[in-house]
Amino acid sequence: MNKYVESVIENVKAKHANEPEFVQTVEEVLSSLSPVVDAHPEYEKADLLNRMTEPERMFTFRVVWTDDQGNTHTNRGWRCQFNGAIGPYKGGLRFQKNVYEGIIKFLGFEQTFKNSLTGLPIGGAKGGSDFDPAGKSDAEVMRFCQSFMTALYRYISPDIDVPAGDMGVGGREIGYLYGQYRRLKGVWENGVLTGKGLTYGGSLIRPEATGYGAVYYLENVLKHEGDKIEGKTIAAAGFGNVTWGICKKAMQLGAKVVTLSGPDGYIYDPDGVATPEKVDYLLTMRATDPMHVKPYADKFGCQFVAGEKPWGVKCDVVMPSAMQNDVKMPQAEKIAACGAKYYIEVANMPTTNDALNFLRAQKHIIVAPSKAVNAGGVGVSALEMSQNSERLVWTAEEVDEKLKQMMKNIHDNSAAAAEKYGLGYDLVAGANIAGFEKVATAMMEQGLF
Ligand code: 2IT
Repeated sequence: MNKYVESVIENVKAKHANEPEFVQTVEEVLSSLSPVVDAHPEYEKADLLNRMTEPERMFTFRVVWTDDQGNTHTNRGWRCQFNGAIGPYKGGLRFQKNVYEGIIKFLGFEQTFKNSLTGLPIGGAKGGSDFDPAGKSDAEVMRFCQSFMTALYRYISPDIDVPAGDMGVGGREIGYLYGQYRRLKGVWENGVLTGKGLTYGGSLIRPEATGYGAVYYLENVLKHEGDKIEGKTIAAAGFGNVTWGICKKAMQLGAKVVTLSGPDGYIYDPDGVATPEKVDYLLTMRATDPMHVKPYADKFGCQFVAGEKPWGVKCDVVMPSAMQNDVKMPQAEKIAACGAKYYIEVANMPTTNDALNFLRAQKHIIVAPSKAVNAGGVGVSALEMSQNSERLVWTAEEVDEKLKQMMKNIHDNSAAAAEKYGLGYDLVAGANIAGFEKVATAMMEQGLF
């Protein structure tokens, strides 16, 4: 490996020993960049990689709220404005009990490369809180969001930093956050958040965009292989917004998702989550009990496996769409043996580095990385920002068409970037390189800071 790349990885390991997720993503991305840094000695001279692995700014804040019984709670909030070289900081907010600096930082780093891949002018950011949304009433969520935004609003705007949703933050939370922003600023600046409701500037297709985009990306991979999507079986995970979008688009295109998972286990539905009734039921489950996927098996009479993950089930395509590090070595070994030819990451960093390298080394499997596959979500967020700034509304067909084209460009640009460095059809390295090149060029042109 390039000596400078190696030294930066060592620096990051030393500085972030207590943030394993961040170290993991830095190692994954930087190890793809060796040939690029070999070809560009000026990057080392400008210490570009140490600069790119240090957030431009990251801050933490106190979020105090009262529950319905009048008890006071104190949570922690974060925003990491990782890299603004190519556009305003952009990235979601995650509300989950296990959130801490290392999670926000890894997501902000990934977001920088992902946002660059969309081809649109958005920098990388992430934020969130260790607030646990499970079991909270609407009123509690509203008070939490109002308090969170009161702490954050001075540091964001449509031209500075544009948060959105992530795990634990959906349309309801974005509504409360936007309401508080408007109340505090006294100005119509709806471009400050994306994932909004349709009545106040949200974009059609934004809820579907991550899942739809992932399936469009898969179609491009299949096309490259002379294959097609009709009849394919897909093992997916989770049953949230992203997986819902995958099920819906797969159904439209004649493929079927055969597994879903939750904290309680997974379901196997050989007929596929492939009728409008089944697909809609995911939304019902999500709204009533996000901790259990078993109700799907009870309702539609299929198999439920308690306490297990769906990896290893026979299928054509594996799409880990739940959360980070869902696939470790034991699961990767099952996936390598399950007959699937396509491993299409969807959730942010769903695979540990050893498992990812193991899968990439399998001759019979094509691996695609999440930062490319799930980029349609933030890509449509950028389209929402455009509509807001121009005060206009695009139709669902217009947005969907742009999303489709965007996913084709991301696939083709990743493939071309890998090809340029003699790596063949390597979508993982290609996404890292293509995402990096735009940010690197912008940083080099903007001088040292
Ligand atoms: O991981 C992601 O790309 C997101 N959660 C969406 C971010 C966004 O700004 O739409």
